[in-house]
Amino acid sequence: MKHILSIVLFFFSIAIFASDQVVNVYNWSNYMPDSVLKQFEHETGIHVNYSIYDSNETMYAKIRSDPHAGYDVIFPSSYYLQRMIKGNLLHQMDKSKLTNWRYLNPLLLNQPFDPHNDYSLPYLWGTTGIAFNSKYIKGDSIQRWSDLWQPQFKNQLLMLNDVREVFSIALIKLGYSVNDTNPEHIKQAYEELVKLLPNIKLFETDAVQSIFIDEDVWIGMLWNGDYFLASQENAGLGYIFPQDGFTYWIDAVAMPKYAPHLENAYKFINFILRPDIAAQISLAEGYSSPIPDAIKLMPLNVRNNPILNPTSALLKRAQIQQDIGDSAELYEKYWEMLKIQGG
Ligand code: N2P
Repeated sequence: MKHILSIVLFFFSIAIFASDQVVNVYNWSNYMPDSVLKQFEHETGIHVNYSIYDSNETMYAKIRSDPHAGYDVIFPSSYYLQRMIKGNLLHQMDKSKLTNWRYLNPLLLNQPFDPHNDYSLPYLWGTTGIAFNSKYIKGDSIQRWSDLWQPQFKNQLLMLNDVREVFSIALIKLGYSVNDTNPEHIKQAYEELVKLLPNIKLFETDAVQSIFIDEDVWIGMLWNGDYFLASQENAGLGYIFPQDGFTYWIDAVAMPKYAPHLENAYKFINFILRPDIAAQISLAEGYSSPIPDAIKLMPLNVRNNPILNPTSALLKRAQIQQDIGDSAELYEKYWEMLKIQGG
């Protein structure tokens, strides 16, 4: 009997041990290749439970409604970080455990949204521009966001299903900041977007690559990484950094306050900071890496491609997305109204 009991206990402890060998990662869709997850599992024996979201709003709602939801590593955009830090939703990182921190580009650290990087570090960054299919659309007819309002684009546009991104283009058209918090300006931006509705074919963030590759849409707003990958499959595609300005953003790596597998989360974060892994991620997803040694590992033509690695001259026209505090609710109210009308 004693013998059987110790065998049962033995297997029980293996089961407990095994269940600890996991890390629960919650990331944007199309933002980390499977090969990286597999390699991490292979090298560490830690299983990755990987789930995805399509917007900051979805991720935020999930963590806020259940801070014990069990996620260990999340990827908020910089402008959501501030909100999550203020809301006491993030774990303060122990940098002594992040031995690969030294690989990060110092220019991307200590930003206003997390001044000492106590809660986050940069993961990838990128831009939002206009993608078009040169078979059907002349590139010189679209140099500015305001060009998208032309009647010739009736029922043609793909819009990102992302409130801040969509409002940005109307705010830029009006000459306002993409981080504007003036209720009157936000209302005016909403009214501009209502005028744009006849041109909007769909709102989408996940399946955008195949939509452009298959030519189901010929023109729309797109994140650079999705364009970078789609253009490898359809050589007719072009990308414009609008003359009237555009947004760029930094997405971060963070840990929720009650992350249950802290040690594994630190291992996972150290892993994605490794230059060889960061290079794999950047190449596979088409966004810029905050790790200079990773960029050095890329083929020269990719390294110098301004879509993937925009030059500082180009970024002079860009505005970084920032937290807008409680105004986010007003944006979301108008966003709902817009989506109802836009079907
Ligand atoms: C993931 C792209 C996320 C970028 N597909 C949003 N900042």
